[in-house]
Amino acid sequence: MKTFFNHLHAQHQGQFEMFRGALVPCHEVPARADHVLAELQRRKLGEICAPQAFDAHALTTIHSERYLAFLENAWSEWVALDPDNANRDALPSVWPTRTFRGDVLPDNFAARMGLFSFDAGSPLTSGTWVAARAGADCALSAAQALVEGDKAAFALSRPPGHHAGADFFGGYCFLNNAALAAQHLRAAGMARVAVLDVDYHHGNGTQAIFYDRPDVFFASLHGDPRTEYPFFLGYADETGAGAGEGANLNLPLPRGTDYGHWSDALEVALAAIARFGAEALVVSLGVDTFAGDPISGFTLQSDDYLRMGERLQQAGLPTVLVFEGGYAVADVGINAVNVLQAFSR
Ligand code: 6XA
Ligand code: ZN
Repeated sequence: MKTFFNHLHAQHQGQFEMFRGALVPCHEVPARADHVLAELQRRKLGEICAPQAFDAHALTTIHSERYLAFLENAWSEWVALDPDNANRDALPSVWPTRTFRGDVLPDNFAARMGLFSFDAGSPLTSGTWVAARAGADCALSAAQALVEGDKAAFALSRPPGHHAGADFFGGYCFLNNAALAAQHLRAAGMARVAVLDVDYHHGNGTQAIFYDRPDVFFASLHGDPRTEYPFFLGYADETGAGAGEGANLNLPLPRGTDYGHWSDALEVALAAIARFGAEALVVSLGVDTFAGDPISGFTLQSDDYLRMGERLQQAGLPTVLVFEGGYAVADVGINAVNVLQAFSR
Protein backbone atom coordinates (compact mmCIF):
# COMPACT_ATOMS: atom_id res chain seq x y z
CA MET A 1 0.00 0.00 0.00
CA LYS A 2 1.29 3.45 -0.91
CA THR A 3 1.71 6.06 1.80
CA PHE A 4 1.22 9.68 0.86
CA PHE A 5 3.39 11.46 3.39
CA ASN A 6 2.96 15.12 4.27
CA HIS A 7 6.55 16.31 4.22
CA LEU A 8 5.36 19.72 5.46
CA HIS A 9 3.55 18.40 8.55
CA ALA A 10 6.12 19.80 11.00
CA GLN A 11 5.30 23.32 9.79
CA HIS A 12 2.35 22.98 12.15
CA GLN A 13 3.93 22.91 15.56
CA GLY A 14 1.71 24.29 18.30
CA GLN A 15 3.28 25.31 21.58
CA PHE A 16 0.39 25.19 24.05
CA GLU A 17 -3.21 24.07 24.15
CA MET A 18 -5.89 24.86 26.69
CA PHE A 19 -6.42 21.54 28.49
CA ARG A 20 -8.39 21.05 31.72
CA GLY A 21 -8.09 24.69 32.62
CA ALA A 22 -4.39 25.19 31.92
CA LEU A 23 -2.13 25.92 29.00
CA VAL A 24 -0.14 22.72 28.57
CA PRO A 25 2.35 21.64 25.89
CA CYS A 26 0.51 20.37 22.82
CA HIS A 27 -0.25 16.65 22.65
CA GLU A 28 -0.47 16.81 18.88
CA VAL A 29 3.25 17.01 18.05
CA PRO A 30 5.30 16.46 14.87
CA ALA A 31 7.04 13.40 16.37
CA ARG A 32 3.74 11.50 16.00
CA ALA A 33 3.89 11.42 12.22
CA ASP A 34 7.66 10.93 12.23
CA HIS A 35 7.28 7.77 14.33
CA VAL A 36 4.72 6.36 11.92
CA LEU A 37 6.97 7.11 8.96
CA ALA A 38 9.98 5.56 10.70
CA GLU A 39 8.02 2.40 11.50
CA LEU A 40 6.75 2.11 7.92
CA GLN A 41 10.33 2.39 6.70
CA ARG A 42 11.64 -0.02 9.32
CA ARG A 43 9.13 -2.67 8.19
CA LYS A 44 9.61 -1.74 4.51
CA LEU A 45 5.86 -1.48 4.14
CA GLY A 46 5.00 -0.01 0.75
CA GLU A 47 6.18 3.01 -1.13
CA ILE A 48 6.40 6.46 0.50
CA CYS A 49 5.03 8.96 -2.02
CA ALA A 50 4.82 12.73 -2.22
CA PRO A 51 1.26 13.96 -2.70
CA GLN A 52 0.00 15.43 -5.91
CA ALA A 53 -0.98 19.13 -5.69
CA PHE A 54 -4.73 19.59 -5.96
CA ASP A 55 -6.24 22.99 -6.68
CA ALA A 56 -8.48 24.96 -4.34
CA HIS A 57 -11.61 23.53 -5.93
CA ALA A 58 -10.90 20.20 -4.24
CA LEU A 59 -11.19 21.96 -0.85
CA THR A 60 -14.35 23.94 -1.59
CA THR A 61 -16.24 20.68 -2.14
CA ILE A 62 -16.06 20.27 1.66
CA HIS A 63 -15.09 23.61 3.24
CA SER A 64 -16.69 27.04 2.87
CA GLU A 65 -14.79 29.67 0.93
CA ARG A 66 -14.91 32.16 3.79
CA TYR A 67 -13.45 29.59 6.19
CA LEU A 68 -10.65 28.68 3.78
CA ALA A 69 -9.85 32.35 3.19
CA PHE A 70 -9.74 32.91 6.94
CA LEU A 71 -7.42 29.95 7.57
CA GLU A 72 -5.05 30.88 4.78
CA ASN A 73 -4.64 34.46 6.04
CA ALA A 74 -5.07 33.98 9.78
CA TRP A 75 -1.40 33.89 10.71
CA SER A 76 -0.51 37.09 8.86
CA GLU A 77 -3.54 38.83 10.39
CA TRP A 78 -2.48 37.64 13.84
CA VAL A 79 1.06 38.98 13.43
CA ALA A 80 -0.22 42.23 11.92
CA LEU A 81 -2.10 42.86 15.18
CA ASP A 82 1.17 42.88 17.14
CA PRO A 83 4.66 41.93 15.92
CA ASP A 84 5.21 40.03 19.19
CA ASN A 85 2.47 37.65 18.11
CA ALA A 86 5.03 36.07 15.78
CA ASN A 87 6.31 34.26 18.88
CA ARG A 88 2.99 33.00 20.17
CA ASP A 89 0.30 30.84 18.67
CA ALA A 90 -3.22 32.13 18.16
CA LEU A 91 -5.96 30.53 20.27
CA PRO A 92 -9.63 31.48 20.27
CA SER A 93 -11.25 32.66 23.48
CA VAL A 94 -14.75 33.80 22.54
CA TRP A 95 -17.45 31.89 20.65
CA PRO A 96 -20.91 32.57 19.26
CA THR A 97 -22.90 30.06 21.30
CA ARG A 98 -26.71 29.83 21.25
CA THR A 99 -28.60 33.13 20.68
CA PHE A 100 -25.55 34.78 19.02
CA ARG A 101 -25.25 35.38 15.29
CA GLY A 102 -23.08 33.18 13.11
CA ASP A 103 -23.92 34.84 9.82
CA VAL A 104 -22.00 38.08 10.41
CA LEU A 105 -18.28 38.01 9.69
CA PRO A 106 -16.75 40.38 12.24
CA ASP A 107 -13.68 42.49 11.43
CA ASN A 108 -12.14 41.67 14.80
CA PHE A 109 -9.63 38.82 14.51
CA ALA A 110 -10.43 37.24 17.89
CA ALA A 111 -14.10 37.23 16.94
CA ARG A 112 -13.37 35.48 13.66
CA MET A 113 -11.16 32.95 15.47
CA GLY A 114 -14.19 32.13 17.60
CA LEU A 115 -16.62 32.08 14.70
CA PHE A 116 -14.49 29.51 12.88
CA SER A 117 -13.65 27.21 15.82
CA PHE A 118 -15.15 25.29 18.72
CA ASP A 119 -12.38 24.91 21.29
CA ALA A 120 -9.23 26.49 22.69
CA GLY A 121 -7.17 23.35 22.29
CA SER A 122 -6.16 23.87 18.69
CA PRO A 123 -3.46 26.52 18.32
CA LEU A 124 -3.14 28.17 14.95
CA THR A 125 0.55 28.61 14.14
CA SER A 126 2.74 30.15 11.45
CA GLY A 127 2.71 26.92 9.44
CA THR A 128 -0.77 25.60 10.16
CA TRP A 129 -2.22 26.47 6.78
CA VAL A 130 0.77 25.13 4.82
CA ALA A 131 0.78 21.86 6.78
CA ALA A 132 -2.98 21.35 6.67
CA ARG A 133 -3.13 22.22 2.96
CA ALA A 134 -0.42 19.66 2.15
CA GLY A 135 -2.27 17.16 4.35
CA ALA A 136 -5.40 17.65 2.28
CA ASP A 137 -3.31 16.89 -0.81
CA CYS A 138 -2.17 13.65 0.86
CA ALA A 139 -5.76 12.56 1.54
CA LEU A 140 -6.85 13.51 -1.99
CA SER A 141 -3.83 11.71 -3.47
CA ALA A 142 -4.63 8.58 -1.49
CA ALA A 143 -8.20 8.71 -2.80
CA GLN A 144 -6.89 9.26 -6.32
CA ALA A 145 -4.69 6.16 -5.96
CA LEU A 146 -7.89 4.14 -5.43
CA VAL A 147 -9.48 5.77 -8.45
CA GLU A 148 -6.45 4.60 -10.43
CA GLY A 149 -6.92 1.03 -9.22
CA ASP A 150 -4.94 0.68 -6.00
CA LYS A 151 -6.71 -1.49 -3.41
CA ALA A 152 -5.64 0.71 -0.50
CA ALA A 153 -3.64 3.84 0.28
CA PHE A 154 -2.56 5.64 3.45
CA ALA A 155 -2.53 9.39 4.02
CA LEU A 156 0.12 10.08 6.67
CA SER A 157 -0.34 13.63 7.77
CA ARG A 158 -0.92 15.95 10.65
CA PRO A 159 -2.64 18.06 11.87
CA PRO A 160 -5.50 15.53 11.91
CA GLY A 161 -8.87 16.28 10.34
CA HIS A 162 -12.00 14.54 11.62
CA HIS A 163 -13.15 17.26 14.03
CA ALA A 164 -12.96 19.98 11.37
CA GLY A 165 -16.31 20.92 9.90
CA ALA A 166 -17.23 22.76 6.73
CA ASP A 167 -16.34 26.05 8.39
CA PHE A 168 -14.66 25.41 11.72
CA PHE A 169 -11.51 24.03 13.31
CA GLY A 170 -11.11 22.32 16.68
CA GLY A 171 -9.80 19.15 18.29
CA TYR A 172 -6.39 19.80 16.66
CA CYS A 173 -8.07 19.62 13.22
CA PHE A 174 -8.26 22.29 10.49
CA LEU A 175 -9.11 20.59 7.19
CA ASN A 176 -11.16 17.42 7.14
CA ASN A 177 -8.89 15.00 5.31
CA ALA A 178 -11.22 12.00 5.54
CA ALA A 179 -14.16 14.01 4.17
CA LEU A 180 -12.01 15.34 1.33
CA ALA A 181 -10.97 11.79 0.44
CA ALA A 182 -14.57 10.52 0.57
CA GLN A 183 -15.80 13.38 -1.60
CA HIS A 184 -12.99 12.78 -4.10
CA LEU A 185 -14.08 9.15 -4.44
CA ARG A 186 -17.66 10.26 -4.96
CA ALA A 187 -16.66 12.79 -7.60
CA ALA A 188 -14.66 10.10 -9.38
CA GLY A 189 -17.82 8.07 -9.81
CA MET A 190 -18.07 5.78 -6.81
CA ALA A 191 -21.78 5.95 -6.07
CA ARG A 192 -21.63 5.15 -2.36
CA VAL A 193 -18.74 5.72 -0.01
CA ALA A 194 -18.47 4.90 3.69
CA VAL A 195 -16.34 6.66 6.27
CA LEU A 196 -15.46 4.52 9.27
CA ASP A 197 -13.99 6.52 12.14
CA VAL A 198 -12.05 4.38 14.61
CA ASP A 199 -10.37 7.26 16.45
CA TYR A 200 -11.13 7.41 20.19
CA HIS A 201 -12.97 10.70 19.67
CA HIS A 202 -16.15 11.13 17.73
CA GLY A 203 -15.55 12.60 14.27
CA ASN A 204 -18.05 15.40 14.68
CA GLY A 205 -16.75 17.29 11.66
CA THR A 206 -17.09 14.37 9.28
CA GLN A 207 -20.52 13.52 10.64
CA ALA A 208 -21.75 17.09 10.22
CA ILE A 209 -20.36 17.40 6.68
CA PHE A 210 -22.25 14.34 5.45
CA TYR A 211 -25.21 14.34 7.85
CA ASP A 212 -27.90 15.07 5.27
CA ARG A 213 -26.35 13.08 2.44
CA PRO A 214 -27.53 9.62 1.38
CA ASP A 215 -24.37 8.89 -0.65
CA VAL A 216 -21.78 8.94 2.16
CA PHE A 217 -22.30 6.71 5.17
CA PHE A 218 -20.58 7.75 8.39
CA ALA A 219 -19.95 5.20 11.14
CA SER A 220 -17.97 5.93 14.28
CA LEU A 221 -16.76 3.97 17.31
CA HIS A 222 -15.74 6.35 20.07
CA GLY A 223 -15.69 7.28 23.71
CA ASP A 224 -19.19 8.13 24.95
CA PRO A 225 -19.63 11.89 24.45
CA ARG A 226 -21.41 12.12 27.81
CA THR A 227 -17.92 11.93 29.30
CA GLU A 228 -15.53 12.23 26.36
CA TYR A 229 -14.49 14.98 23.97
CA PRO A 230 -16.06 16.44 21.80
CA PHE A 231 -19.05 16.05 24.17
CA PHE A 232 -21.69 17.77 22.05
CA LEU A 233 -22.07 15.26 19.21
CA GLY A 234 -21.62 11.52 18.75
CA TYR A 235 -24.73 10.09 20.43
CA ALA A 236 -26.43 6.94 19.22
CA ASP A 237 -29.65 8.73 18.30
CA GLU A 238 -27.89 10.76 15.57
CA THR A 239 -28.90 8.76 12.52
CA GLY A 240 -28.74 11.34 9.72
CA ALA A 241 -31.18 13.97 8.46
CA GLY A 242 -33.42 14.42 5.45
CA ALA A 243 -32.14 12.40 2.51
CA GLY A 244 -29.27 11.27 4.77
CA GLU A 245 -31.56 9.65 7.34
CA GLY A 246 -30.14 6.21 8.12
CA ALA A 247 -26.66 7.01 6.75
CA ASN A 248 -25.10 7.90 10.11
CA LEU A 249 -24.20 5.38 12.81
CA ASN A 250 -22.68 6.28 16.17
CA LEU A 251 -21.45 3.57 18.50
CA PRO A 252 -20.41 5.30 21.72
CA LEU A 253 -18.52 3.08 24.16
CA PRO A 254 -17.67 3.55 27.84
CA ARG A 255 -14.22 4.40 29.18
CA GLY A 256 -12.26 1.24 29.81
CA THR A 257 -13.53 -0.55 26.67
CA ASP A 258 -11.11 -3.30 25.57
CA TYR A 259 -10.63 -4.80 22.13
CA GLY A 260 -13.17 -7.57 22.76
CA HIS A 261 -16.01 -5.11 23.25
CA TRP A 262 -14.59 -2.62 20.77
CA SER A 263 -14.46 -5.28 18.05
CA ASP A 264 -18.12 -6.21 18.72
CA ALA A 265 -18.96 -2.61 17.83
CA LEU A 266 -16.69 -2.83 14.79
CA GLU A 267 -18.77 -5.78 13.57
CA VAL A 268 -21.93 -3.68 13.90
CA ALA A 269 -20.34 -0.84 11.93
CA LEU A 270 -18.98 -3.09 9.18
CA ALA A 271 -22.34 -4.87 8.82
CA ALA A 272 -24.06 -1.50 8.41
CA ILE A 273 -21.47 -0.41 5.84
CA ALA A 274 -22.03 -3.65 3.90
CA ARG A 275 -25.82 -3.15 3.98
CA PHE A 276 -25.33 0.41 2.76
CA GLY A 277 -23.55 -0.99 -0.29
CA ALA A 278 -20.40 1.11 -0.08
CA GLU A 279 -18.08 0.83 -3.07
CA ALA A 280 -15.15 2.30 -1.15
CA LEU A 281 -14.16 2.92 2.43
CA VAL A 282 -12.33 5.78 4.11
CA VAL A 283 -10.98 4.92 7.56
CA SER A 284 -10.25 7.73 9.99
CA LEU A 285 -7.37 5.91 11.63
CA GLY A 286 -6.78 7.30 15.07
CA VAL A 287 -4.81 5.08 17.43
CA ASP A 288 -5.72 7.00 20.58
CA THR A 289 -7.81 3.94 21.52
CA PHE A 290 -4.49 2.56 22.84
CA ALA A 291 -4.32 1.76 26.57
CA GLY A 292 -1.30 4.02 26.95
CA ASP A 293 -2.86 7.08 25.36
CA PRO A 294 -2.52 10.07 27.71
CA ILE A 295 -5.84 11.75 26.82
CA SER A 296 -8.13 8.81 26.06
CA GLY A 297 -9.88 5.97 27.91
CA PHE A 298 -9.96 2.70 25.96
CA THR A 299 -7.57 -0.17 26.64
CA LEU A 300 -6.51 -1.52 23.25
CA GLN A 301 -3.09 -3.21 23.17
CA SER A 302 -0.55 -2.96 20.35
CA ASP A 303 -1.38 -6.47 19.05
CA ASP A 304 -5.06 -5.52 18.82
CA TYR A 305 -4.19 -3.16 15.98
CA LEU A 306 -3.08 -6.19 13.95
CA ARG A 307 -6.53 -7.72 14.43
CA MET A 308 -8.14 -4.41 13.55
CA GLY A 309 -6.18 -4.19 10.29
CA GLU A 310 -7.02 -7.76 9.38
CA ARG A 311 -10.71 -7.20 9.99
CA LEU A 312 -10.78 -3.95 8.02
CA GLN A 313 -9.11 -5.73 5.11
CA GLN A 314 -11.75 -8.49 5.25
CA ALA A 315 -14.41 -5.88 4.51
CA GLY A 316 -13.08 -6.26 0.98
CA LEU A 317 -13.45 -2.63 -0.08
CA PRO A 318 -10.97 -0.29 -1.75
CA THR A 319 -9.80 1.65 1.29
CA VAL A 320 -8.16 4.98 2.07
CA LEU A 321 -6.73 5.10 5.57
CA VAL A 322 -6.23 8.59 6.98
CA PHE A 323 -4.07 9.19 10.05
CA GLU A 324 -5.94 10.95 12.87
CA GLY A 325 -5.23 10.92 16.64
CA GLY A 326 -2.87 8.97 18.90
CA TYR A 327 -0.72 10.65 21.54
CA ALA A 328 1.27 7.86 23.18
CA VAL A 329 4.02 9.14 20.95
CA ALA A 330 6.52 6.29 21.36
CA ASP A 331 3.86 3.68 20.47
CA VAL A 332 1.98 5.55 17.78
CA GLY A 333 4.16 4.23 14.96
CA ILE A 334 3.87 0.60 16.09
CA ASN A 335 0.11 0.81 16.56
CA ALA A 336 -0.72 2.59 13.31
CA VAL A 337 1.65 0.45 11.26
CA ASN A 338 0.25 -2.72 12.86
CA VAL A 339 -3.10 -1.81 11.30
CA LEU A 340 -1.50 -1.09 7.93
CA GLN A 341 0.66 -4.21 7.94
CA ALA A 342 -2.20 -6.54 8.83
CA PHE A 343 -4.37 -4.79 6.25
CA SER A 344 -1.72 -5.37 3.57
CA ARG A 345 -1.26 -9.08 4.20
C1 6XA B 1 -9.30 17.94 23.80
C2 6XA B 1 -8.95 16.65 23.12
C3 6XA B 1 -8.82 16.78 21.65
C4 6XA B 1 -8.90 15.44 21.03
C5 6XA B 1 -8.20 15.38 19.73
C6 6XA B 1 -8.32 14.05 19.08
N1 6XA B 1 -8.32 18.94 23.73
N2 6XA B 1 -9.31 13.83 18.27
O1 6XA B 1 -7.54 13.15 19.22
O2 6XA B 1 -9.48 12.71 17.59
ZN1 ZN C 1 -8.79 11.31 18.83
